[in-house]
Amino acid sequence: MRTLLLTGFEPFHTHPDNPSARAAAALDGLEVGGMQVISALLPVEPHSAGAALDALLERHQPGAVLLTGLAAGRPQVTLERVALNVMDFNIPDNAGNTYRDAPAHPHADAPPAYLSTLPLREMLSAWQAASIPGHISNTAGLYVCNFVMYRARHWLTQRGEGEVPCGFLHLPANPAVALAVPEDRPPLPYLPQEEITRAVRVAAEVLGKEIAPVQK
Ligand code: PCA
Repeated sequence: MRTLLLTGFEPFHTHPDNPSARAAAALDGLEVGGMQVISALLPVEPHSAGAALDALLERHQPGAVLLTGLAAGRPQVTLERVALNVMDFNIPDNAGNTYRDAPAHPHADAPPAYLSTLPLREMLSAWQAASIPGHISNTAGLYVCNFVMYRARHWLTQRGEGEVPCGFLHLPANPAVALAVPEDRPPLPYLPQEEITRAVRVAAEVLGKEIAPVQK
């Protein structure tokens, strides 16, 4: 059976929880859309996240890659269209570093950007059919989520696996994240964790259909 590599992130910044970690943990080991889900938790620091991701891709040779993270403030689940070869952090990462105008991959062979190879429109349609409002986002930010999407697409492309569906799904806050916002700060839109996990699962089911012919 083909494997789906599903990643979430550790908590970061002022957020005590990360809905992406919970969704990835909830789906770990399950068969979804005819694929075996292998979940992993990534650190919110580009060097260690990049090394962990490279090792996961090498070890599992996944048939599809679904990377997820929190986008606190977004009211809906969003599919990222593009990852840029730029790191420009507005908040420090979990190692305390703030990168400014830095390349994500500082090599001559690194293109300015990679597009998602996820079936974005099919995923949106599947969400719609499952009563989950969502949309396509044209920026993944310039923080660690953008970095890991760039890194995974670059790794696959460099190894001639550029056709492997791979991209990033940004998730809204869950109640734990929304409850942690201080009273003097604007409130965050949130979804119940179960609904966030359901959105990831529906997206994964679409990927199963996409790579099904390769399984036979
Ligand atoms: N969200 C951050 C990094 C980790 C996460 O869950 C981002 O959007 O870059």
